[in-house]
Amino acid sequence: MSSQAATPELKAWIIEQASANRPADEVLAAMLESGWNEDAAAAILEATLTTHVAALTASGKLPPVVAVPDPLPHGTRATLWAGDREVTVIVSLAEPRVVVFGNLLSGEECDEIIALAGTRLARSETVQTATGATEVNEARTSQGMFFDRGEHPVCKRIELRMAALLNWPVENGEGLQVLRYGPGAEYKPHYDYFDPDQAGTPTILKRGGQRVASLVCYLNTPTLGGATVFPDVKLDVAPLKGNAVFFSYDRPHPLTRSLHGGAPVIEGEKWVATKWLRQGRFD
Ligand code: PD2
Ligand code: ZN
Repeated sequence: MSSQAATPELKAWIIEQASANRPADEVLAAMLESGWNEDAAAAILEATLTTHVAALTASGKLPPVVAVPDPLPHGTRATLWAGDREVTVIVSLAEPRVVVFGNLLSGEECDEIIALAGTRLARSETVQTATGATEVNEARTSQGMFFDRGEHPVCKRIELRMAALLNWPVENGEGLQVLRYGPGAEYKPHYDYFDPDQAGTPTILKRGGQRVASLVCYLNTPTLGGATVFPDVKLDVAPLKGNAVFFSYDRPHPLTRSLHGGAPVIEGEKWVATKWLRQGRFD
């Protein structure tokens, strides 16, 4: 790699590195090593990658960007009115889009969902995108269940609150999924969207289209462990009863950096309720 000139060779090298999944901070470090000024290197890196991604999208090699819910379209603020309750904004991250909320659910609501879900828990299944069927997944050692949308008054109230908070129609939401993790249980890093390359995905997408965002609500506070982690940006969200973490993904692709997982619970147990938002009506 030559230094200090944004030559076609340099741009080609940057694209080669990105195509080999080399992290951008490593590529930047290599440029600094060879004598680049940091601001200039960051600018050429960003411009080259943005242009490259736009070209791949235009040629159909990357899925197009779609609209996603955004709870803070006009800038970060400390509180949001969610229809029947004031919710606090604890953290807002642009890339990946992540917002941590406080006070989304009351303690009583958390307890009620746990009690209603408790009798219906089974070893968690995930949708098997190869066939569209569900299967027990070794990457997820929690137990889980799904409520139908609006199945109980507490589900309905929470779903309306989430729709108000995220400005996304309640009809575009899947029913709440409740997971219980015992000590040692975890959910290995994954993406919540359906993989476009899997054979079962077109069938899954007939009902509501792609998932475009997730809202993971903490129903209790584990004694130790159980963070929701975003490995691409080394972000850990500590689970706290009544809080929630929102994240969106505007195309079904790792470029969204929405890779996330549930770190092992070390002590105590962890309960979450996840709401997935679809592009269209999920009827
Ligand atoms: O429980 C979590 O923190 C977690 C982590 C990753 C939940 C989900 N994914 C999910 O419900 O998709
Ligand atoms: Zn997930």
